[in-house]
Amino acid sequence: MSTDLLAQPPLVDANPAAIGSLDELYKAFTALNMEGGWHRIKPALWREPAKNFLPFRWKYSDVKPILAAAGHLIGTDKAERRNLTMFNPAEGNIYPTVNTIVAAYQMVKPGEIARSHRHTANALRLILEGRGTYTVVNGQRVEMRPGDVLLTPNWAWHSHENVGQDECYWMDFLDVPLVHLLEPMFYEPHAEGLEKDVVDSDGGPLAFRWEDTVKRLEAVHGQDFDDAHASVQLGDPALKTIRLDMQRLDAGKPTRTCRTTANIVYAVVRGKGTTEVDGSAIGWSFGDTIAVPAWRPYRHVAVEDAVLLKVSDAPVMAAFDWLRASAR
Ligand code: GTQ
Ligand code: FE2
Repeated sequence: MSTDLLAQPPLVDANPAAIGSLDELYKAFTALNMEGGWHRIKPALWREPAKNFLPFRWKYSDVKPILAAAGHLIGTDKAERRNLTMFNPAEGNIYPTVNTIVAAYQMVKPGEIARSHRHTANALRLILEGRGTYTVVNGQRVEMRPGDVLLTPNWAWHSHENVGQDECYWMDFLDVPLVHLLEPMFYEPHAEGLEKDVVDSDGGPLAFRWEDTVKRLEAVHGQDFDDAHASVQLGDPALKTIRLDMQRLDAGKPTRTCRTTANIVYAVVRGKGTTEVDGSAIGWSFGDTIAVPAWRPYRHVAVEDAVLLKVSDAPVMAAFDWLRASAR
């Protein structure tokens, strides 16, 4: 016998359990794991982004000696990665740098290999110091040189090997906090530890070389950009969830104050300066990391000509029509 789907379903009995007061009402729905929209402690909707994450800075000069010490105390045989993640000082937070992005410093010593693995989180690296280190992404062996930005998209195998004389220091940026929020986390260590068939490669579309970035920045210098004096995008976007811009700041000339719903992490590639974020002045120099969370008004003032890498979740915001910006 088949049900007539066009017929009305039977009425559900609304004869009230004995609920005669607001107190009883609250008890009744709380017992069902429900909350009244008019009754919640914290509203579900508010006028504009809540600014839960805080502006903050990590100084490379503080980090490098600690990462160097880690190099003596923990090998890549023990640590899957020798990295130090930067957690935002927001109340109770122990992982993200800004809401959707985690940034980290990583170091690989001469002779070491950080073994191959893959994960659904998207990643990218900005190389700070050291020659002779290669990252192997899906069988392509790509040299990591200072100033380069190298992508490791969703589910790409990747390992890092240092065959040179220098300790190699770089910064990682991943969308892991976004993956945590949405739950599609998968992670797999390579069964053999390393990929088998590896070929040397210039990195193709996964590599943005410093020399190219410099040339591109020279070509647009003097044009008007939101938060820089010259800006070029790396990729379009670089990763599905992450947009990258290399930005040039001229000494002594503040950028326009602006704010955006995108969450931003800046990395200092060259120069020195200050970023004023929502009332706090954050000084920076080579290798530093600056968290500029959503909707915080900010501007940069370089004290010497500078280049910043801007890492943001703008593609995520744009995908859902949540990308907004304003001068402020
Ligand atoms: O180099 O593969 O900082 O998987 C965090 C997670 C680096 C990496 C990080 C990672 C990596
Ligand atoms: Fe990884």
